[in-house]
Amino acid sequence: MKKTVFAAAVFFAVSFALNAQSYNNITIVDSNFENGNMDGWAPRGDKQEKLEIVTDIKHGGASSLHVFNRSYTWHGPIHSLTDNAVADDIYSISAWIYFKDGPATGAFTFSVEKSFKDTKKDHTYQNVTSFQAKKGEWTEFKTEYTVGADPTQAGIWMYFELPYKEDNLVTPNDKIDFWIDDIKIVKLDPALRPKAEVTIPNLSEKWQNYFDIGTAVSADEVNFSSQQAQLLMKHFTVLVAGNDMKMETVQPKEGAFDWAPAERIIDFAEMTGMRLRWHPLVWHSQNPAWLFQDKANPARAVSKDALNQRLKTYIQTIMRRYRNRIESYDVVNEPLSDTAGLRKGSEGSKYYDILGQEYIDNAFRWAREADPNAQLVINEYGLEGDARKRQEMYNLVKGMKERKVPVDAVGLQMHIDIRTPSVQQIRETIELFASLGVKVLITEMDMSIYTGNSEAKKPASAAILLEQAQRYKDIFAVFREQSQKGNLGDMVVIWGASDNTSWKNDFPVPGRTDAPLLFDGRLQSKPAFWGLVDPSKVKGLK
Ligand code: 9MR
Repeated sequence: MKKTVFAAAVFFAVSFALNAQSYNNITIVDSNFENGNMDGWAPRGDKQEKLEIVTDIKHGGASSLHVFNRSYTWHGPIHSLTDNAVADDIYSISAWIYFKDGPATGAFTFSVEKSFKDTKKDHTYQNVTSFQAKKGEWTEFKTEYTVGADPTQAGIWMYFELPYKEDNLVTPNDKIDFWIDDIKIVKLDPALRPKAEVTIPNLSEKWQNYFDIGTAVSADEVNFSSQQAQLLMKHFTVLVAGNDMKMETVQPKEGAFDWAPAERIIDFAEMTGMRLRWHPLVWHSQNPAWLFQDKANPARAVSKDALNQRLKTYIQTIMRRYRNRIESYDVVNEPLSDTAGLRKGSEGSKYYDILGQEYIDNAFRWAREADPNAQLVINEYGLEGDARKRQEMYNLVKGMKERKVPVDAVGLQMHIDIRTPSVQQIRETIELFASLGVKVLITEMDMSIYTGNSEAKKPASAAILLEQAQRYKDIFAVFREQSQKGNLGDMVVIWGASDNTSWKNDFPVPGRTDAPLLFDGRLQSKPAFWGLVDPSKVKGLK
């Protein structure tokens, strides 16, 4: 699970439980820094930053923990949970944070570090959630974290930091002191864990005459004994990795492929009879640093020939390995600029700058050579609502077809929101690309409850969830219609199963939780789910 959000229902349950004494929650860390010792908290940065117990600034009682002498965003206090954490444990974490320098509001991040039994493997750092604090005021922070079921894991730590920036990009505001107090880490009674509903209809079955329905997952979610896996097996028939098939994970060092995370997903899909997509092969983001560096002199950029060779090897190594097992590939992801033409270095893509625009054709040709049967997709976001971008994708794919480049489908990511784009824009976009003789695949659908980055955090009220259900229902009606016309590919993929796993939490606004998916953080079916399987169950749906 990439991110976990705090669900109000859980806290209700917990406080009820504590009063009624009926649940066995176990307090693992209860640090009020009153007794003069650090209670297991230590500086992360090899003692560059410092921790001290102070009495001039405190939340409750007479003292708090002061974090100072920080040089990087990631400098902050860390606590080990290695001896406590067991797969599927849910921890409830709360703390009070204070700062007095820098901007009027400051963002802080709660994160989890893991090490592995294979000590050669790099540690992983997961930003669980971020939150905003006001300068000069104590702010309470609460979240939950579910321990993934990873048999290769060794150590696990929890820590507080500022939102990550590369070390050479930090500003004075990233180095501010902060104070933290009354930190509680509580292991929740297993009886409080979310439970998938077993008696409701199966989502995919409802749509099986038109297409399969898939979802993005992480390797941590596909553990048979977990409730998250029960949810996946019940409702979805296609899987793709949200992150674990990206090059930074698959080929962290040149020639050293790490298949383990992707293959936990692939194995799970094959054991449960689900179909598979691979996302992505060529993308400007989440790449290892070595990819664009010259081998002999990493300070220099890689040459055109060497980068072409690296891409060809990467694409073909993966596609030969999974020939006849993975059906559909995002061969090139997000090639278009947000302003004009193809995405270039100025928008984070080095491919165009180093290789020229033919990198796209080449990638598809290498892909076809490696697996003649796989569906080859060019994947992009924002095509429905942005006429300029849509036209550029049209021109790009038209040119590819004319040059006999083997492209089978245009992927519409469909990271949309509760108001835009319109149903009619979605229909027209599908029809436009289908007119080129390619299929249209829905690859990453979700629906934010917010209409913009400036909208403040709000609860997912009944009215919002109804509006969302109506829109999911209307858009799936277009998918049905387009599938009947032969325009749509035979998979519709949703970017996550339950709201707590969505990338939309804390992004693009730290501390803002979203609810873009069909199941909530407790794995319960939302009105949007019912809009797709039995609208009569939701009062007010048209
Ligand atoms: O869901 C992914 C999220 O966990 C990552 O933090 C993020 C980092 O770039 O990538 C997310 O997935 C993206 C996908 O790979 C490409 N299309 C946009 C998706 C959402 O950002």
